[in-house]
Amino acid sequence: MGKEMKKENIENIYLSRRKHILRKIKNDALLVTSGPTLPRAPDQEHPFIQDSNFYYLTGFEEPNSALLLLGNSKGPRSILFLRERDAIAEKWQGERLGINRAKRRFNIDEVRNITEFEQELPILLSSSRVLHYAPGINSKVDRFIWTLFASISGPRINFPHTLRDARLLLSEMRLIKDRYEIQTIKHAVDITTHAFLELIPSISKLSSEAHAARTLEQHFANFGASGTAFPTIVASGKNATCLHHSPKLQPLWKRELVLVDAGVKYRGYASDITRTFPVSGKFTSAQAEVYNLVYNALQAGIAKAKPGNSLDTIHKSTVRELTKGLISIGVLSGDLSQNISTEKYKPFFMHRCSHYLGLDVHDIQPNYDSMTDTMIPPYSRPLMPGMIFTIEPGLYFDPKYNKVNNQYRGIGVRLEEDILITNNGCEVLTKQVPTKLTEIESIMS
Ligand SMILES: [Mn+2]
Repeated sequence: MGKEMKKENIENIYLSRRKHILRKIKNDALLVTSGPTLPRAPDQEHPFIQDSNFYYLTGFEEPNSALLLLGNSKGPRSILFLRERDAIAEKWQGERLGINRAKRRFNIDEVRNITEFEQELPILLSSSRVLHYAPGINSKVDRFIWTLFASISGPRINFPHTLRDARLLLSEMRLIKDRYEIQTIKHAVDITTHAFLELIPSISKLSSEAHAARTLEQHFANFGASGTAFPTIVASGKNATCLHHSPKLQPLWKRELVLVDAGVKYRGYASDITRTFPVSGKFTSAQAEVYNLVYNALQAGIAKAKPGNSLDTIHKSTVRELTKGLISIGVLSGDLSQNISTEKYKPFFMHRCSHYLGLDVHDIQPNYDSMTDTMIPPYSRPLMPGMIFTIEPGLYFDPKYNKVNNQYRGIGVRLEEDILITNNGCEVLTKQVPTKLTEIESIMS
């Protein structure tokens, strides 16, 4: 892990992102808001999760805030709305940054109280014709924006007449990770790696899936994570044939495999690792057969991870390897390409093998290319240096699927690596946690 970046330098990164947006929107305006606070029970809220686009442009973690960028303004071009300090509220909910400190921290033209937002927004937007905004994230702001648009004769005279989804611009930017993001994701991966290396050899001492999940999360905390990037998956035996099984008090049986799919959040960024290993430390021969097919598919996918290829190229090569494997163990029969074109592998491998990784574990999918102003499917976009994504092939044999030889039924295996595209190929960020069968057995002995 390299040395930490200075706070001022990080603020400059956010500033340059806002400048980039201001250049892109020309005479338009862009509004991003914090994520919503969601009620859970009387007097209780779900833990607050910041909206990733807002965080990407500000690095600010508080709820009830909004960033407005005005491309054609003669006055302030960037305005941050946030909660002013309030001694009583802070006693209950924690410290707020407040307007004065925000002015010193952010390189922002103007900082205002969020209580002025609804009154000020129509005035600030009165000379913009297009508003870039991402609906569906904060329903309170959505309703407000819709009411400004909704008058009998259409949009208000002094309000933008066109809404454009802000994610078209932001997904494009977030796709290529800068040095700071790569460094931060690598740190998130390092934490996860260390935690997996602690968990795997000790698995037989743990009493249940839930115990293993909470133990892994304890390791995450010990190594400095701020939380998990998604609910930890620990699936014992046949539970691993369900893709997103949530850990129960199900015991970890000695003769079974256990699948662990988990990741942390560190400074906003996610990691995502999956490993499958035998509770006893030794694979049975049927488990080893299935495991090696998935391992081979993972290697085939990694071999295709380089600039110019796409996530589709990678997916296809894992599908080919898995289908070849399914034929070799007698689960499928006949011609390889026929099996692939008729998707005979689908009952055993039903998901895509990649997703982008970043602020969100399933990071925003770019489907708009601003260079050519065209829409392209996210999986066929050519890979470029700085892209980070997962490769995660799997095989899942439903215990009730009676067309499959009995010895394979109830086995589920998935392996997942985090991949950074480099100039000549890729870097497997998660490679410190072994995937090779013999290496797994050796760290467990
Ligand atoms: Mn994943």
